[in-house]
Amino acid sequence: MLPNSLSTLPLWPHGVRPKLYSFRRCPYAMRARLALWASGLEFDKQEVDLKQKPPELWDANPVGTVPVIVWVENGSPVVIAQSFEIMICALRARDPLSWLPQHQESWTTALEIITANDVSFKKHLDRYKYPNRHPETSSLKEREAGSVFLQSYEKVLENQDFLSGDHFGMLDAALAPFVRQFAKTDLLWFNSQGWPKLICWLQAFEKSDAFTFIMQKS
Ligand SMILES: N[C@@H](CCC(=O)N[C@@H](CS)C(=O)NCC(=O)O)C(=O)O
Repeated sequence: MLPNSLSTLPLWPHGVRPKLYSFRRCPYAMRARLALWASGLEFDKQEVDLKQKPPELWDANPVGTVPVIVWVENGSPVVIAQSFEIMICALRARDPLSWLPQHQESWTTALEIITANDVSFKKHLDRYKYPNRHPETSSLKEREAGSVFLQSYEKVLENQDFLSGDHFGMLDAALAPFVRQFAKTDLLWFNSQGWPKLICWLQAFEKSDAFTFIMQKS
């Protein structure tokens, strides 16, 4: 059922607790923690100060981004340094809430939407949210470009309760932290855009056990 491109990911280990390097407010780390929560698998979490990353994080992921999950297998470290791949590794091992897509078609759609989120929507989000860091563009132009994505989610949610279908799933978890950041940049504006379904979806996410759990300060 897993697409070929993902079937080569490392399998969740037996008998060792992987360590997740995370940053509470990072949307990529949030999606990884959501999937780990849904899987119910055991792991240790280390909150990282992004301004002072621990040497073990640099060793595991020379790019220096979080989230990263690491464990040792046959004496060698196994590292997954992409948030979506951490989601898949966890849910492939254990998926009691049926978060993974059940059909080939839903896999294809989910992968397309998540790629578009990570490649394009995130770029517009950053440029909208941090205009000072991006003098080359205008915040409003970037907000407009990001809105096209949100409008398309609204359209999907007119026909089903969740982006994944009839229940919250992998696609919802992969996108919700990013949509939340976009919404919170100017909540008044977001709430006045005529996206009633998306607003409900986001509010339900923020009230969910999953979100409450992953945002605990520890
Ligand atoms: N493609 C990576 C991106 C992760 C990423 O960019 N994380 C940010 C935090 S939200 C980061 O670690 N940036 C490095 C830094 O701020 O030093 C993934 O999906 O995990």
